[in-house]
Amino acid sequence: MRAHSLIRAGRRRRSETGTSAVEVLMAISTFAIAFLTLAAMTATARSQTQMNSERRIALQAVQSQLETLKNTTFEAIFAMFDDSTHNDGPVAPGANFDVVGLTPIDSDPDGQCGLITLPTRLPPLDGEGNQPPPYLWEGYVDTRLGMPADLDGDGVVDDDPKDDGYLHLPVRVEVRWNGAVGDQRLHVATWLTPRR
Ligand SMILES: [Ca+2]
Ligand SMILES: [Ca+2]
Ligand SMILES: [Ca+2]
Repeated sequence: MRAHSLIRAGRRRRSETGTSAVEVLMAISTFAIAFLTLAAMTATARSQTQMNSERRIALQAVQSQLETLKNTTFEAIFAMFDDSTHNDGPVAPGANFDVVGLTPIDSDPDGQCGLITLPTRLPPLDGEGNQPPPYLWEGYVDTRLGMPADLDGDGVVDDDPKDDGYLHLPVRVEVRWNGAVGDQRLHVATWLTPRR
């Protein structure tokens, strides 16, 4: 009878030990899951904070560039900020601009995050096979930029160059960068008009 009780007591101890081991394992698992969840939340919060910071930098860069354009002599904006050098004067910043604090996307050909786009056309080769320079074009198709449109105020949209005769200048200023959550783009499209 005593031997039987001892065997039962031994089984109970093993059972208690087994239960404790399961509880410890469950506690470790729960702790691990809680830790991983917390780590994921922290990483997400960090990404969100960094993303917000990047967007703030991009927006400030776009606004600053728009201010620069607005403060430029209206008639000179096209030649100074298009992506061609054929019409450049002594000061010609061009279409690309740097944005301090942001990393360019891998495929960016010039390594500068900022880009100004004006409605230009690259005409066909001339009779001698030479490439004439691009020009300001009313027929440029970009509905978000409000194009095609009459830019010189003669009431028609045609294919003639308007580099020297525009009354309005549609422009897109954008920033593309490689950020915390991949490639990002922020852009503003607007029409510039002469200051009164
Ligand atoms: Ca130019
Ligand atoms: Ca660029
Ligand atoms: Ca016109």
